[in-house]
Amino acid sequence: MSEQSTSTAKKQNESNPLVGIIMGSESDLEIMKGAAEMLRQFEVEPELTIVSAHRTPERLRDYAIKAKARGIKVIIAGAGGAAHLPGMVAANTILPVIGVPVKSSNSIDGWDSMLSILQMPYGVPVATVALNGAKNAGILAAQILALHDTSIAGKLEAYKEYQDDIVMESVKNVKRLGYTNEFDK
Ligand code: RP5
Repeated sequence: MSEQSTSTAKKQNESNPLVGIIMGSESDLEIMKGAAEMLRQFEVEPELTIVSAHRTPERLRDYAIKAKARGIKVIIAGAGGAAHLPGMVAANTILPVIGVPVKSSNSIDGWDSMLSILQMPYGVPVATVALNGAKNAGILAAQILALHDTSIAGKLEAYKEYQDDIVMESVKNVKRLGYTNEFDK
């Protein structure tokens, strides 16, 4: 895609974002920006902001309740420690919510963030990715959008092929280092 058409797509996306990325604190941004970076690879420009479950509970409810009517299709929510943001957003919307457990400054070892997001009660699912797994959250959001968007689907296919190429290059590298491999003979 040319630079000009990329920027046109970006502008259209910006005024009508399909993915909302939210996080409990600006301190989560270093990890959570990975979701935005991945989505941009598929030419999906997300919106991104801070929504704290504990410090701004009314903003959380407002964001979750209005998201669908604003045209958002998927919400990616990241938080650390007592990470209630993804679950509480999921409680207030029927949109799919992808939760990103962040190993934050107030997290003991990451398991607190992980389990706070993972162990949702029956009836209110949150699709939880790995600890600090914001990049995978971005890919998963793109995959959900791709169900109804052939252009994003095509970019995901190309990304799969790219990953294949990278691994096959590594296969050649280890062979060059002198390791034998019966399988590829
Ligand atoms: C959580 O507390 C946030 O999502 C963040 O991961 C963590 C620490 O927040 P700060 O004290 O750095 O603002 O709610």
